[in-house]
Order: sequence, then structure tokens, then C-alpha cells
Amino acid sequence: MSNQINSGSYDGSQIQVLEGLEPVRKRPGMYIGSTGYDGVHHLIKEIADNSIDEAIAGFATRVDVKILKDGGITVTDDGRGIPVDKHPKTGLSALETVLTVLHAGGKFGGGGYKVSSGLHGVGSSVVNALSTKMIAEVVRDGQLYRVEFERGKIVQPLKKIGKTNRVTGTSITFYPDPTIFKETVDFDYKWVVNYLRHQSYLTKGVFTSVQDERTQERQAFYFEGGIRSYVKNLNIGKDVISENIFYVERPVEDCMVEIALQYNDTYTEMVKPFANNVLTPDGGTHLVGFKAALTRVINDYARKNNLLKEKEDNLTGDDIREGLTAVILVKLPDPQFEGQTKNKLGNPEMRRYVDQVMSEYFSYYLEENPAIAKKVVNKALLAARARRAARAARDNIIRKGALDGLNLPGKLADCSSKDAKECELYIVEGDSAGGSAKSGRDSRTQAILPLRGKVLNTERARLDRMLANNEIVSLIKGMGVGIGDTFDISGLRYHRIIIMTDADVDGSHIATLLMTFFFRHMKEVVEGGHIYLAKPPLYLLKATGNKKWYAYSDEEKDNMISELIEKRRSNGAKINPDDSPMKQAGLNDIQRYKGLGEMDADQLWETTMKPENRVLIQVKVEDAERADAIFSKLMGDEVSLRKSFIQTRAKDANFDELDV
Ligand code: 0RA
Repeated sequence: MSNQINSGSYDGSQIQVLEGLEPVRKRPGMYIGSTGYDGVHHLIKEIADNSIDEAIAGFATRVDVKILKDGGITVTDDGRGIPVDKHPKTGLSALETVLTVLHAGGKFGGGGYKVSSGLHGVGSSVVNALSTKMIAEVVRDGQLYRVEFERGKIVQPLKKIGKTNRVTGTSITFYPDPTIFKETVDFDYKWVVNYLRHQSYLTKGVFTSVQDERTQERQAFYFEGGIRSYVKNLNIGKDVISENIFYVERPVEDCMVEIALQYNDTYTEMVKPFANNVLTPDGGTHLVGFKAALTRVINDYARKNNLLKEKEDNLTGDDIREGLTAVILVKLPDPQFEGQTKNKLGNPEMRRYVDQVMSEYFSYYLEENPAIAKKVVNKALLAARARRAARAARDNIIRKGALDGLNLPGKLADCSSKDAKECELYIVEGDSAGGSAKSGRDSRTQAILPLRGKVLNTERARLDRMLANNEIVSLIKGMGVGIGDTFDISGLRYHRIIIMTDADVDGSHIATLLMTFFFRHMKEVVEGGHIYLAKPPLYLLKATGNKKWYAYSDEEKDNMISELIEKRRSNGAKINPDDSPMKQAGLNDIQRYKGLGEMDADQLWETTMKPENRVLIQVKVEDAERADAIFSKLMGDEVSLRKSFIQTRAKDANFDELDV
């Protein structure tokens, strides 16, 4: 290839070869990060982001996604339509150029802000290269155009198909190449829903929809308020200090700053910073500017209005952000994403821009809403006081050596192995089941911590109250990770923390309270996949000759009975269809376990603790935002919501699947 460059005689078609898509197929990971689930879904983002850009620029009003039965996906917008005129450099139409030449997309950037992330924005041509088939349809001036590709190469050149009554727009259909995406080429409906929901929040007034032809599921989003609606939704299930949401949208130089915020009465801070519609979980300059301005404006207001006395210290940023829900969205022409995972915005000017907009408009907001301002300041003052009390309480407990893990809780029956990777901590409901677990366990790797009665609901508890609760202190001590600002995951003494409670409403409640504690105060432990729910059997089926079977669900019990009947029949036994199923199956007894306490140590070991037999459910947080909403609903004020959840879903432990 370098020879061709040196020959000095290349024309347009050769340029295309040089900038062609072969490198993308050779090293897909370099262009889309992974060739697994994430990579496949990244393709959707690459295509749909362009349509969203067209909406941000003010030319499209809707973006519709259709997951096809045959493995493809179609993204349609009602924007201007990708231009179809000849591109001077390639001799191809602009549409074909955008889809076959690497990095060509940017050159066609429309008016307004080009909000492609700059990082992932490698464009539609990459998707084309990694698809067995791609079909692009464009409507301009009432004419429908169409072009078709296979693995990035044109197989049906651009052709005018005919007239249509759609005015303008772009529609792209593609099929991920299974020889590239070896793990999976299945699109996940939930991923698309989540992506579109966020894009709709971040682009006010855009209508988005997804339709799944495989399952007939469909969903649509439209948020008139944009990030205001986002904040409102993040606070659902929480008591807000005022319905009035602070909102500002201002251009600064060639950038745009948009902020929405609202306080709730919890202790959790939830600030979501975005740059060009990309979430930046590690923050960056926009977040720094926001925090600095918020802290300064509130302290200034508090001083000016004598809410903060002369001799009192300034409120800290942490105090001020307790119970704060905020979304910060900046748009800028050339975003720099930094850090190991590129999750942090680096552009230095954004700090100033956000600070400037926030300072000016949030000051107005406080002046105009003195009742809200007073509540916000008082809340921060309370937080400051509580923080001092919590620190004193913790220091006191640490002085007594109670949290350091050297001094293990009296109730803990530890295991003998000190290799955390193989160690398990069973948190067991009740002393009697705790006793059976202790006798039945493998004491080399399994430790037992019995908990008595109800666990404190930590959704609304501050550190000082938590540290006054013996069960919680035992748990923290036993785990060896500390709490609050002394939390350190490297101290974790067991890589599996297994919650073992009765299979009834109370047991589910205790499990939920424990999960709340882990999610709110030891999130890293949950994220590390260390939390599990043990699933004790629901039934014991007994037959003559000391034969027995355990069933872990009603369905499993019914299947077992059918299998036993079938087996007897094929062994030639006479089966009377008028008999009860139990009798037909040759069973003497079906026992329903009401609690762990009904099992003796051997049974508990056999059914719920022995690694080869037991059923464990790993607790996952795939989407922290949704999990947060669920815990707020669950553990907040609304008792009816909580009851129905506990009865139906707590044992499933997949926060992502729940509807909130
Ligand atoms: C640049 C110029 C024009 C349209 C677009 C980009 C465009 C790109 C995409 C990608 C997906 N949907 C899109 N819609 C529009 C048209 C400029 C003009 O018509 O004058």
C-alpha cells in the first residue's frame, strides 16, 4: 500500500482504498472497544447518535428504532436526510462516502453543536464494515434513495427508487457480522430502551421509540422538560424539598451549559454529569465548576441572610450536596475525555463556563425562592452537625476497637482459612438457624454470622445511627472493610457474602434490608459481585425406603412429581388416576418448609450450604440509577410499594428487571 502512495499517481478510487475499511475488520476492538455484548450495542449507538445529532441541531423531531425478526435493526429519523449529491473527493455520493470511508462522518457535520462524543464517534462506516449487510434509505425532496452494502462494500449502488410521501429523513438497517461478534449478535431490547430513555432526557422535545418485532414489545419517550424531567424522575419515590426544579440553559462562547437540580430529604448525592450526551461517571472540569459554584453560592447566601453565624465555619461541599439530585449537560465542539477509562471531561475552559452560569443563575434562583433557599441551607447545616456527630460516634467505636476487624464480633463463628478468595460468610436469620448452620458448615471456608430480629433500615439512617445498631456493627466488623470514609474493599475477609433467610415475607424483608445496607453503604462490595442470596428448598418429598428429594420452587416440586409418576409407570407399576398425585408418585409425605429452623444441621448443609447442591443467586447492580430508584421506593415511605415488592420480587435480586 505504501508503494501506491509513493507512486504519486493515485486517484480518487485509490484514496478510498487507502482510507478503506479493512483495518476495521482486522482490529474491530480498536474501533468499538469490544466484540462482545458491549460492541454489538455500541453499533446501535454509532448509528442512532447521528440521528440524535440531527435532532439536537433542530432538524429532526423523532428517532425510531426497530429490532427486526431476522437479526437486523433499523434506525430511522425525520431529519434532512444524508445528502446524496456527488462528493468531490471520492466520486461517490455523500451518503456512500459517509458509509464507506473511515472518519468521513465528521466532514458532514451539520449546523449547531456537533455533539458526537469525539471518542466513540468513529461513525457509521465502522458499523458498515462490521455488518454482513447494511441498507441505507434517504428521503430528500420527496424522493426515496437506497444503497446496499455487504461487509462495508457497496453491492447495490445508490439508486433513486421513486417518490414517497415522507418528506425527509434517513433510515439505516444493519446486521452485525457473527464472524466478528462471535459471542452474540442478539440485540438486547432493554439496552435500547435505556439508551433511548437517556437520549430523550438529554434532548428535550425529541420523540424516541423502540419496537421489538421479535416480542412485540414497544416503548416510546418524549420529555418536554429535558434534563428537568430527568431530575424529576430521579427523585420519584423521594420526598422533595420543593417541586420547583432549578433549571438553566445558557450558551457560553461556542459551548452550551445546561443544569437542572432539586433537593430531596435523603442523604444521598446524585449528580450526573454529561458532555455531549455522554455520561462522564468520573466527572471532570464541568463537574468541578458546578460543585465550586454551588458551594460558594450557598455559603454566600447563608452568610448574607444570617443563616450562618459569623463565628460558624463555612458549609462544606459534602454537606451542601446531601440529598442533591442534579444533571449537568455541557456541549462543546472538541471534547477531551481523560483518565484510564476516558470517563472524565478534561477541557479546562468548561470549569469556568459552568461555574459562571451556575453562579449567576443559581444566585437568582435562591433570591427569588427564599423559602427553598432557607430549607436548602438548613438541610446543609443539619448535615454538618450530623457529620460531626457521626465522626465522633465512629471515632468512639474505633477507639474501642470495634470496627477494625482485629476484634471480631462475638456472634461470628469464623472459618479457619484466611484466604479471602475461598472464604464465605453466611449471614443467617435467627439464632436457631444460625446454630444449625454452625454445626452443619464446612468450618474451613464457611463462617456464620447469625442476625437477631429485624435489621435496621439504612435507607434513611445516618452513620451515627447505624453505628448504634449492634447487628450492623457486627456485620461491618465481620466483613473487615470499615465504613464511611474508612471503607476499604481490600480488607474484605470473605469473597462471598451469602444472605440466608427464610423463604417467607419476613425473610425477604430481612434480605432486602441487608441488600439496602450493602447497596447504600458498601456499594463496591455489591459491584464486585460479592453478595449472594441463598435459596433454601421449599419442599421435602419423601418416599418409602428413606428416599427423599428437595424442591426449590413450586414448579420444581410439580415437575418432580410428574417425573416420579412417569418413572413408576415405565417400571410397570399400576397407577390409579383417581389417586392424588402424591400417591400416584409413590410419595409418603410432602413437607413444606416454613423456615430454615425446621431443618437440622445435616439438612441445612445438604440443601443450602454444600457447594455442589446449593442454589445461590448473585446480587447484581447492572444499572445503579434503576437500583437507586428501586431502593428509594422500597425502603422509603411508601409501605404498599414495599410490601408488594417484598412478596413478589425480593428473592429474584435482579434490580434491573424491576419496573419502577
Ligand atoms: C449533514 C448535512 C445534512 C444532513 C446530515 C448531515 C444528516 C446526517 C445524518 C445521519 C443520520 N441522520 C442524518 N440526518 C442528516 C444535510 C444538509 C442539507 O440538507 O443541506
